[in-house]
Amino acid sequence: MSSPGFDSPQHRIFAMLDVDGDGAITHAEYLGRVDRVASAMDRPADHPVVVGARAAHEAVFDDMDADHDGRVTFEEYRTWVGHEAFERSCRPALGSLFDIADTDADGRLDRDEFVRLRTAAGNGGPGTGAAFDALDTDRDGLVDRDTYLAGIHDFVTTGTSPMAAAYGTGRRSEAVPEPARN
Ligand SMILES: [Ca+2]
Ligand SMILES: [Ca+2]
Ligand SMILES: [Ca+2]
Repeated sequence: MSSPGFDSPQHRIFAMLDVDGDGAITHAEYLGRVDRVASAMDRPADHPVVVGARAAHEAVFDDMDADHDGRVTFEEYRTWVGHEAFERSCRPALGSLFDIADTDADGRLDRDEFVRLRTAAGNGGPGTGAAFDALDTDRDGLVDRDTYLAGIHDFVTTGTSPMAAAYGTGRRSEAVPEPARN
């Protein structure tokens, strides 16, 4: 993609996190990801992996919300996002969602778990199967945790990764979740 316009990864990710499309990610919207993933994977709210995920997401939200008003605007998000923020707080949070989905705790997701995770986290859609195939480089039907997180890292920081390729970078694709009704 040639310009950091509306189609940038930052805009796409922000739009996905701003569930109701009002221009800010609220605390409830952000923490709601944990609840949706836990529910999709039939994990009880008091399961240690869910409790850990909530704590990790609290930390990310606190980190993103520079003025601590409980709302993360696009400016706050854009200023915050990047490699350092990813390593500092996104990696633990995204890893915690992976762990919720990794029901046998072997550090790998099968296709069904991957699709359920991505869909519940707001990243589902027609490109999800292709994203799985792109990350399952050895074709054993499993995607491991490090590969998954590296794929998201590359998409967040550069806009290109096997996952981004599968989703079709450079323009809004059908893989972008429908914006909330408004
Ligand atoms: Ca919102
Ligand atoms: Ca704020
Ligand atoms: Ca597993």
